[in-house]
Amino acid sequence: MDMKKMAGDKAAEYVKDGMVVGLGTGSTAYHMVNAIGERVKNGLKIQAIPTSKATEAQARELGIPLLTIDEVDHVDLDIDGVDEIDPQFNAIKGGGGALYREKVVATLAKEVIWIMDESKLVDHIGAFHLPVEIAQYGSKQAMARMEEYGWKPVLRVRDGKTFVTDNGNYIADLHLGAGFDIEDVREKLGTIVGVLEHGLFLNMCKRMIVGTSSEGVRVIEN
Ligand code: DER
Repeated sequence: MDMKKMAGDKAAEYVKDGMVVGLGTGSTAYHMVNAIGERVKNGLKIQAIPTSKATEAQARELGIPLLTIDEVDHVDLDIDGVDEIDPQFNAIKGGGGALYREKVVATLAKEVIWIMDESKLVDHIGAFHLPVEIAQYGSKQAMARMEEYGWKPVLRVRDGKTFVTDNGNYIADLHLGAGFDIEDVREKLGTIVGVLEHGLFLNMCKRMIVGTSSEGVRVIEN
């Protein structure tokens, strides 16, 4: 069975009537949204906030009632994928380019669940590039500052063009290597004009739901 589908289906079980639910973005979240859509068809009463235009379109297609971020003051449960996560529950997100809205919703949430296949579990994050959302205006200067730190920033390209996020910004992917100094990078990113948000999601989740090849679906509590 598809390990991502395993995790997505399991996560949908944590959604309860009356909740405001954050719907993540990516190939694992895709399965979770489908599973929630099925439950909504069978009577589940929720409202949801999508973390990307892609998830919004999928949720709308499934008849999941949607809210905009400005219509809520909290989220009961946010469920989303990750690109890497270490044993301290520090994650890198943003591989799908949705990190800004994902972080806004995750930060609002009373509870966060990360869903993934077993390949996302690492001892130290950083082998996966760290996505950073930067404004288009002055992006050259922001990239130069990140270059000076030795972070090897690469402007993300999709279909031969510079990738533009749902918010109209660019993504710089940093190549830091596994075991980089998380706090140091996080602090320095905060000083660079034009950096709007980054893909460090540190110790934000209550549990991880992991699809595995040999032990079925694992729930790892924080
Ligand atoms: O952009 C993100 O953070 C997404 O959640 C995504 O990168 C997760 O990856 P997946 O498609 O393997 O679930």
